[in-house]
Order: sequence, then structure tokens, then C-alpha cells
Amino acid sequence: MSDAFNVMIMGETGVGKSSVVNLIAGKPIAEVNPDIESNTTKTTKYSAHINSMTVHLWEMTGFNLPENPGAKEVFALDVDLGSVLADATTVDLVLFCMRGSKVTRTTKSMLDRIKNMFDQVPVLLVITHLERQKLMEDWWNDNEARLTNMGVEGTGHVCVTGLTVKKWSEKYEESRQALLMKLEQYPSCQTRSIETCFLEYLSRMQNFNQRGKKLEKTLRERYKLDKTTAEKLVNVAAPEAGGFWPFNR
Ligand SMILES: Nc1nc2c(ncn2[C@@H]2O[C@H](COP(=O)(O)OP(=O)(O)OP(=O)(O)O)[C@@H](O)[C@H]2O)c(=O)[nH]1
Ligand SMILES: [Mg+2]
Repeated sequence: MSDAFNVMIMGETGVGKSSVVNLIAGKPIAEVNPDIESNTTKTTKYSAHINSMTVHLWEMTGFNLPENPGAKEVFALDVDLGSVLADATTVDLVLFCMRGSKVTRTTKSMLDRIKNMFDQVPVLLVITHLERQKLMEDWWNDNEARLTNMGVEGTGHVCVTGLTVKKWSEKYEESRQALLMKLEQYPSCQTRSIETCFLEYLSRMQNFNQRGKKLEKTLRERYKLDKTTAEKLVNVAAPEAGGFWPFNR
């Protein structure tokens, strides 16, 4: 059982997720990929200690579906969640990273899918690539209305640069302080069990009310979960174990 703070770091390929991990940790623990071809392909866990608090930073891959995916694609979501389900007990915060100059409808549909999966978990929007702004926060003032119109909304936002070059070192430090300050505001928020989040998500998918061995098979085959994790979820879902499956919709 871990009582650490679990932060899911998500966003489109190349927006700066690994850089945000390093920004929070204050040192290079995640590999930053300058090449779009060599992106982070597996959900990876990093740990940082911030003000005597252990924070697990999960750089999560997936959610990269086409803009209007078919029901089947949505159902077999390409998210690599197995390692999180196997290891973490709670999900406390989502950091949704997006590149300031490239917020598109694809960004919005990805954010929507993430909110659907991590229902009720706070989502902090992390706007990256803002080193050229005189005041990074100005980007938010200039773009908030546009984002709201697009439906790109979170429970908070922070404007940063993840670029570690000397020229922008002051902005980088400013970004780190802003991000840490935001993170400190969240631990007291409601945390959610990762299993409940995922099972509720499945239950919201149409016609999904499997249980027992059948559910275990689906979890292993479609969601690529290992046997132990799949069994754990089946037990959480089981009504005889005080579970809550199927949910009322
Ligand atoms: N100018 C600028 N470049 C950035 C910023 N953040 C990241 N980058 C650069 O963008 C590229 C991708 O950064 P990553 O942190 O690896 O992005 P990522 O989202 O983890 O990428 P994948 O894991 O491959 O999806 C690297 O060349 C980074 O140096 C930023 O705030 N400003
Ligand atoms: Mg990465």
C-alpha cells in the first residue's frame, strides 16, 4: 500500500511530458526526446521528493486516437494503464500537458477521453513552450477565452517552459516554482482509487457488465493487464466481495 501522491502526466506526443517530469523533480530523471520518432512508448513511473512528500509521476502513453474514433477503438483504448493499475492505489491528479501554440481539436478530444477515464480527478492544464512570453502567465490571459470556447477546461492551469537551456534558465526556475506551488494545493483534494476509476470507466462503456473469468479475460486480452492485476480488478468488481458491479447508469 502506497500513500504517495500519484500524478498522471498526459498529453499529445512531443508536447513536453518528460520535460515536465524533470521540471517537477528538479533534475533529469526522464528522457527527453528531441526526435518525434523516438517518443516515450511505455507508461513510465518516476519518483520525486518534494517538501518531504513522495510524488510518483506517471508519464502515460496512449489516448492518441483519431479525432472521431469508432466505438470499437474507444472501447479498446490504447492507453498503457497496466503498470499504473498494478502499482498505484490512488490517482490524485492529472497533469494535462499541451503546447501553447498548438491547442487543436485533437487536444480537446484527448482531454475529453482522459476526463472520461479519470472521472472526478482534478485536471491541471500545463501549458508548455512559453519561454518566449515576456510573462508566461500572459499566455493564459490572452488565450483563456479561446480555450473555454473550444471546451478545453481543467480545474486549474500553469504556464511553463520545460526547456533546459541557459538562455531560459530564469523562466525554467519560475516554471518550476509555479508548478510546485500548484501541486502543493492538491494533496488535500479528494483522491480516487485507481481501480474504481478504471472499473467505473469500463462500466460507462456500452454493454459492459462482465464479471468473473470473462471480465478477467477481457482485461488481459483487450487491456493487456497481467494476471495478478486482472484478478485484483475482478475481485474489486465482484458484488459478493462488497463490490459494485455492474453500476447503475
Ligand atoms: N521550446 C520548448 N521546447 C520544449 C519544451 N518542453 C519540451 N520541449 C522540447 O520538446 C521535445 C519533446 O520533449 P519531451 O519532454 O520529450 O516531450 P514528451 O511529451 O515527453 O514526448 P513523448 O514522450 O515522445 O510523447 C524536446 O526536444 C524538448 O526539449 C518547452 O517548454 N519549450
Ligand atoms: Mg516523453
